Amino acid sequence: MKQFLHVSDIGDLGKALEEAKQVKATPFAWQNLGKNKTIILIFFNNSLRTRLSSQKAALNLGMNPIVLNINGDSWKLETQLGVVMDGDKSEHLREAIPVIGSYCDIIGVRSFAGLKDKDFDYNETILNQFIEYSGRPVISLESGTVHPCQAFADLLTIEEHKKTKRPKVVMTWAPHPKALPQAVPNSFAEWMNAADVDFVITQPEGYELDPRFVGNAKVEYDQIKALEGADFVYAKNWSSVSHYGQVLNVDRSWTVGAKQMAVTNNAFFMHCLPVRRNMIVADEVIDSPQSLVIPEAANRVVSAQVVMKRMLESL
Ligand code: AN0
Ligand code: CP
Repeated sequence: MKQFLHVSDIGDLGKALEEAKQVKATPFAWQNLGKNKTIILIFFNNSLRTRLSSQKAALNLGMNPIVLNINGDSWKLETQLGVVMDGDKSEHLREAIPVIGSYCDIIGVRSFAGLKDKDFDYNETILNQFIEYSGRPVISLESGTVHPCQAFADLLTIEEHKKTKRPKVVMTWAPHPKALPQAVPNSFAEWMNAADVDFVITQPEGYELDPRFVGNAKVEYDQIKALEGADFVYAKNWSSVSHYGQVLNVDRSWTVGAKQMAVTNNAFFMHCLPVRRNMIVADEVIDSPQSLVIPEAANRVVSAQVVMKRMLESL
């Protein structure tokens, strides 16, 4: 595996889930695979789970992880091509990327959508430069449009908790005071469309996701109607795509509370975290036994480890 952005990069989903179960049961069985191998994890943005779970996954495989925070620890990097570098950026990605590549075997990159220039974000301008110029396999740790390690962990969590063969999974938009990227809902939609689930997306008018990610999912604008009979409720905020990067409203009637959960099939609650309590989800829901947010976050080690294992196997 040379890159990990899309569900298609993992191949057969059934096989990937089987492998995930094996990795979870025996995390240290591939300690020799990563011996003397190095992964560099580049963070342009904050992280708790991705930063720690990626390092843990690498250590489980016997690899050496090195973490670099751009902006904090390194030179500020220019990401646009063809610009006169007379501002605050001291180095261009064009040099930084091959340098990073020369120090490691695999690269992971977190570079959130800037939410200002849709083409720049949706062309995966930063991640694609890493793919092109590093000469190394590259993992998106949430980039311009996708967060595949999260979606893979989410699918594994659903697989582990589902009570019917084809559960109903509802992704609902929820309010948030600041503009957030579409990467998490984009990837979740992409992975749910590829999985054997009944998948519904619900959001207020103006928050429609890019059709390339919505695919064949059912879209229902009435949140309560969408949630009827749901087995899994996946909450997430995202900013508008059509009014790119804007917060159109913070309508708290969309906060996932007891009223929303009451119409479901005693659904499990999921969120990728970090989550703002009583904006996205009411305390009574996230604190209930139906909340999967902690096992979901724990599965981030497993998804990252499967991806790194596959990359090591194809070096
Ligand atoms: C980020 C987002 O919504 O993309 C990261 C989530 C994994 N969330 C925040 O910035 C709060
Ligand atoms: N879910 C997730 O990616 O969390 P972090 O932003 O803390 O890495």
